[in-house]
Amino acid sequence: MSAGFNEEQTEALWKKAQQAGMERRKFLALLAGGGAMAALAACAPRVTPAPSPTPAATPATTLPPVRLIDKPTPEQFFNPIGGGNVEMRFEVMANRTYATPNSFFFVRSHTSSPVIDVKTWKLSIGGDGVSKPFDLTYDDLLKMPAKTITRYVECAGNGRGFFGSLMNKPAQGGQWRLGAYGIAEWTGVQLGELLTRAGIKPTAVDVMPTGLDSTKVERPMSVSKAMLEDTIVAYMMNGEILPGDHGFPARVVTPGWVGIANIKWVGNIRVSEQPIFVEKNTTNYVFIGPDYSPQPPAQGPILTNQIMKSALCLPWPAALKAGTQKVVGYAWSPFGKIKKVDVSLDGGNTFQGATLTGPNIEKAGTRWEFSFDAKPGDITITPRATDEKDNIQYPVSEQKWNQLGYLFGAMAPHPVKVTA
Ligand SMILES: Nc1nc2c(c(=O)[nH]1)N[C@H]1C(S)=C(S)[C@@H](COP(=O)(O)O)O[C@H]1N2
Ligand SMILES: [Mo]
Repeated sequence: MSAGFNEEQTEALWKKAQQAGMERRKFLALLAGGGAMAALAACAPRVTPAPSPTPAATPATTLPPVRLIDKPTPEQFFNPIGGGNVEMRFEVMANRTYATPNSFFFVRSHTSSPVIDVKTWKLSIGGDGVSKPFDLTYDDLLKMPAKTITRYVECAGNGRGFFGSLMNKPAQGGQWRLGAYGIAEWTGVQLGELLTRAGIKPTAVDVMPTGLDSTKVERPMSVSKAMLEDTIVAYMMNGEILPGDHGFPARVVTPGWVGIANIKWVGNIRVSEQPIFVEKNTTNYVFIGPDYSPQPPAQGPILTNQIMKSALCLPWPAALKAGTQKVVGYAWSPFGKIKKVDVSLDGGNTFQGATLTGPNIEKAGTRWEFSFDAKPGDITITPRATDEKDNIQYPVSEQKWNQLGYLFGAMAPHPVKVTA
């Protein structure tokens, strides 16, 4: 963008400028006129710092690190993936509640978390697919009948790292292991209710929420998905006001669908009588590769549902002591509840049943536990989930590859060093 800053840096700098009380116009003027350093200097705290006993460490030309995520993301809890992306370390869930605490929930943002003022925020619902377009304030939203659901949100790229590490065919994009998944209790308003109020026409086919982040992230869904009871515009997450990184003041939750469909910081919802094609359902979030063919205007089949997975709440790689061990994990499916989880200690040749524990909620997942006698050496623990529709996780040899590394659903052997 301007003054040698890319878009993410400009956005982060603008946040700083806002916190220092600067107006957008002044910020842009400074950036255009004096460049990055001038804008930065103007954002600096107004207080004169006490003279430092050590010589200034930072040369004047170094830009400070830009923070794209608001909440603390210490590496004890999160694995940084680059940009505004951090995955939850699954081991932090070993001894905790069923749902993922907001503070541990993965963050995947294409740019950074925008600062939104609810006093001026509104949600506009329009497009040729509705007869009564209207705007809704934050107050209006909170006054509508509320709906609470427990569901997971997972990135389409969750597991992408395994295309490289298990198949030797790396895929482009953030190299997530399994932590781009989290369960939350979401409270909001049914999207279908908003669409009904807007007079959705029988001829409407697509619904597209748009985010208020700097690049206006947007991704359409079918009317049938939008009208499902558990497709909501959420303003609370696990009993708290929706956190900034997760879409404050409101985000769409599309249970079981690819993470990208769960638009954060939603500002606009367009209902269309024609199929909507945008970047995120034509050039990405589509399957591109030798097993897929283009579906113009999309470069390949368009992703809708996520894929079933299972994971262990252990560090990657893990270390365990020899002897009786109990390990815990999660399993989740976009198609319903989990029916069973089996575990292999020999790379997928033989399996033993694990025990499902606690809640088992459709499109959220379940916890499970498994006890075994750990023998010293380098071993793998491989969970395999089966859902109530009898979908079952398959071996890595059956995983189709795609260039952008979406929907890795094969069983992933978890490496463990067992010491005597
Ligand atoms: N406006 C907006 N919505 C967005 C995104 C984004 O960058 N901007 N990222 C999407 C992607 S790719 C995912 S996986 C989920 C991640 O949600 P989370 O950050 O709350 O975990 O949000 C989706 N919604
Ligand atoms: Mo995502």
